[in-house]
Amino acid sequence: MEDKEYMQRAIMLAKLGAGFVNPNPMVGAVIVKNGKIIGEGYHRKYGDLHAERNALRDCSESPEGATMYVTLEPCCHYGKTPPCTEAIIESGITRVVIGTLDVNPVVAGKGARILMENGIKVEVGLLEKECKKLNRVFNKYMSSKRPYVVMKYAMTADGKIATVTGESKWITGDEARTNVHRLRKNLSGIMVGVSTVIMDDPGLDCRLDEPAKNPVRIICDSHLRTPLTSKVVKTADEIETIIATSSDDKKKVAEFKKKGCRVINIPQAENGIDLNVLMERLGEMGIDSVLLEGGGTLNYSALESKIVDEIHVHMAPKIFGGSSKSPVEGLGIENINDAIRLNPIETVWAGEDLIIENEVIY
Ligand code: AOF
Ligand code: ZN
Repeated sequence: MEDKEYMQRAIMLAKLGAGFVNPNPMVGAVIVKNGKIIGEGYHRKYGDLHAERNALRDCSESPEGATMYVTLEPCCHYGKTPPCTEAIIESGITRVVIGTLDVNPVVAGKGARILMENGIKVEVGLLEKECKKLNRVFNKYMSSKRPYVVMKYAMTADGKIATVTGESKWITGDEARTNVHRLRKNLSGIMVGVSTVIMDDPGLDCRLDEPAKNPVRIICDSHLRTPLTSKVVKTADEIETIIATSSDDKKKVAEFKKKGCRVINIPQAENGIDLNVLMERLGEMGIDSVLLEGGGTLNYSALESKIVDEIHVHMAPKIFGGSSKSPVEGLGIENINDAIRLNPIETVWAGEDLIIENEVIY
């Protein structure tokens, strides 16, 4: 096997930690000696051992003289675990191939330097693009302390998210909807507007045939219109639920709190609550990523506020016609030159539906 293939395997291992490591990075490591993998590991769960130490523990023979392939620069600080650089140096590994440097300021290049200073051959940048993509949530959160926001919507081939009577269940098929549940597992929060709660009464939980956690639910609700009888409120004791509001109606706030919701006060902006302030607050709470499953109005405000990092368009091979709702409402633009630009990063077929994942270019 070649260097690249070992790194690819490390990336594959890293992804097994998706949805369990936030707000820490997904990291994978493979140890190779005499052309044979002798140990491998990944970061399994927030606060647990780092990938490098797991790979060293997994070694079937002495790692002396071996090469470690690791998707992220090994850490050199005492955090929840001691520095991985120490473990690597002690192990007798003589070459470390790193996918990408760590943006965490306590590591940022120092990890690689320490290894080199200890006589280890260090190479940085193998499959760097893929390794950076793997940790786009961690990179944004670490550098801005604001959550990475993924907007997702399901629409027909003529760009509609409901029929003229408002029916929307279901536009896409089972496979595309499983993809959404995987996103709910991998991201820390899920956000909708109050209109969606009133109209669809969604559960916003994660339903998968595999171990998964539910995302924290965030309802943008300027005037506290969320029904106390809605699913999200009724299950707020089991799944963390945040209502972000500009209302200071103490009686209503107390009612939501009694049901187990957390109510946070966010100043009013032009169209609803100030989403930039909300993102700051969520970041302070340790929420590193948010899936925005809003309706057209919230989606428009989110784009206007420039909080969206990625857009997943789920397109079903169906046509509704008429003047029904579209994924992004608001005022719209007049000139084509003013369009919000996207950079497609991945396209996936989910049954007969097409999923296009795009980065938003600001
Ligand atoms: C991880 N897992 O496999 C690697 C990490 O809080 P700590 O002690 O777990 O340290 C977290 C930092 O360690 C993280 O921000 C990143 O810079 C570095 N590497 N973290 O959680 C891993 N290799
Ligand atoms: Zn480490």
